[in-house]
Amino acid sequence: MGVVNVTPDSFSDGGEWFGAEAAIQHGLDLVAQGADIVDVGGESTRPGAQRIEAAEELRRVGPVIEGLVEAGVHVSVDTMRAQVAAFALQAGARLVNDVSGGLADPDMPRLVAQSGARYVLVHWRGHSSDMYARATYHDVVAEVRDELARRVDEVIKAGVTPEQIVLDPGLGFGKRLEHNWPLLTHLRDLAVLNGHTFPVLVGASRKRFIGRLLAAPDGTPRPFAASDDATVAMTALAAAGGAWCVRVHQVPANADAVRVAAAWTAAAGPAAAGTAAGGTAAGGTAAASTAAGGTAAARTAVLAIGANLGNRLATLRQAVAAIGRLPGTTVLRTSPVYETAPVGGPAQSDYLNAVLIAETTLPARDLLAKLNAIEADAGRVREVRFGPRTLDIDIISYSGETSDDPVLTLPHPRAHERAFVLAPWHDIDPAASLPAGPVAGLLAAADGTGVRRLPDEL
Ligand code: PMM
Repeated sequence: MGVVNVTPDSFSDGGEWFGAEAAIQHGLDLVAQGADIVDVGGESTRPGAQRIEAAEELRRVGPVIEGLVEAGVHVSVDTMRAQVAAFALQAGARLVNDVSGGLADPDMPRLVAQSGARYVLVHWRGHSSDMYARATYHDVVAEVRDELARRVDEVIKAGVTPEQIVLDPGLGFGKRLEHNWPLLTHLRDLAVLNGHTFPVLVGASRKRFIGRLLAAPDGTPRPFAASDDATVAMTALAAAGGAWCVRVHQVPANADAVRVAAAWTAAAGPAAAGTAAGGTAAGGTAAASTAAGGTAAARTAVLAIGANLGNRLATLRQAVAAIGRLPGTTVLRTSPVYETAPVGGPAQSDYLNAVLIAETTLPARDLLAKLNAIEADAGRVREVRFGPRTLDIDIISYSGETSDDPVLTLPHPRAHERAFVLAPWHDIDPAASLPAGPVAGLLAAADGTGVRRLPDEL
């Protein structure tokens, strides 16, 4: 996530992108450099900052959001105000990044619920004007986790679904320098709340605690713009430590760091996999936390999901949520969504396809039975082989095991030739392989006609 602060006074880059035209161009540059999301904000949250009027915030971000959406950018709006979020969502923004976690404006959670947009809930204890007054913790990780859990409960009560929620420990928000490090090293603990595993966003870029760490011998903190190399190091560590997304001011080296972390995590195996960042190898076993809090041998399952009837995207999202609710099962990573021409079977409309990687303590046959039940719940039509279907879930790989059992052949017997499986799988685990060869090579050889990646997220 690249940052565009349309402010004269943000602590790290205030004033640089204050004009709409410069801000839009900067957002486009960030995307060209590798950002998946551009976060547009109009109100500085630097320590001590005073609030601005809603009208002024809208005046700053409105044209920038419109310009970036028009250019096809996946836009996030960084705001604590429902009024500003409403404008941004109407204009086509797809994520609301609320650094107050829904506390600053009571209308925000309901608005986000109605929109269906992603909602970043940041840990926050009050406005920037006096945020250090509240920065007292006995156990910062436990307290941030508990306070986020309460926010999650509250926004769910307002109608937000768990699938919309992204958590953020709020580095620097009501935190003294020393509070940020334990939060960064416990991202996986922060991700699991109230029976769900949420994606975690980390905003460490150019924050004061980095400048202080890198202070000169006389104690002068390192200036913000000179702490970008350290931000890249944090990005690699956070991505390998389970972050789903990092919010950064300088994209190129951070985008590289995310890719390094993904390869690193993939090679380390599922025990090292995060909630969403970092790939996972298709094989191997790990000790994973179960919903009950104990540990059991977990296996990594690669699942392909597809739909070509009804509201296809909603069906796929429901399937991911249902898989995440299976006993002993955690969805580690979901791929981008692809629209794909049907392969074989009667004439029918295009599919939406995606792949997800899950850790599960369910034996393969039990997992299959439960996936069939999820298909049935979605009202799957099963009569016509290769015919249209509301929801199809295939086990592509189960812990690298092979089996020629006709009920559950492992790995999936046709996965190696299906671009609609290989492309999304490769996106989330570039190092994955099948007995037929590395997924990257199989994908290059497969017929990719009619396989188009969409901007939608699961
Ligand atoms: N930090 C800032 C602004 N917005 N949003 C999220 N989700 N997380 C953060 O840590 C965060 C944020 C302040 O930094 P800036 O003024 O440099 O943008």
